[in-house]
Amino acid sequence: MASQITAAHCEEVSVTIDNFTFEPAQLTVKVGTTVTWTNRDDIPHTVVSAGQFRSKALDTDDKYSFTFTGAGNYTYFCSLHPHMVGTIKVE
Ligand SMILES: [Cu+2]
Repeated sequence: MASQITAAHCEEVSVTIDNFTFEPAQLTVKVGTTVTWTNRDDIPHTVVSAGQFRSKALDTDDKYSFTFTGAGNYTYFCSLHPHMVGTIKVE
């Protein structure tokens, strides 16, 4: 690994999708954090934040990652089941 990392921290956080729920549904991370969602359900889900990011349909054990480079509150949902919602606060 010869890449240069200039950010103060390069953190990684996991969110699990299970039983139609994002777990944890609410998360606070630092700018520069990569969040990885993993679908543990046996049906597809997506991770969508309007104007920010959009995963393809994730089958069981598929993953989707997004790196948050700007501070703010990001709400996201599953486009297949819009009642599935989560929030990530980036600070
Ligand atoms: Cu879903």
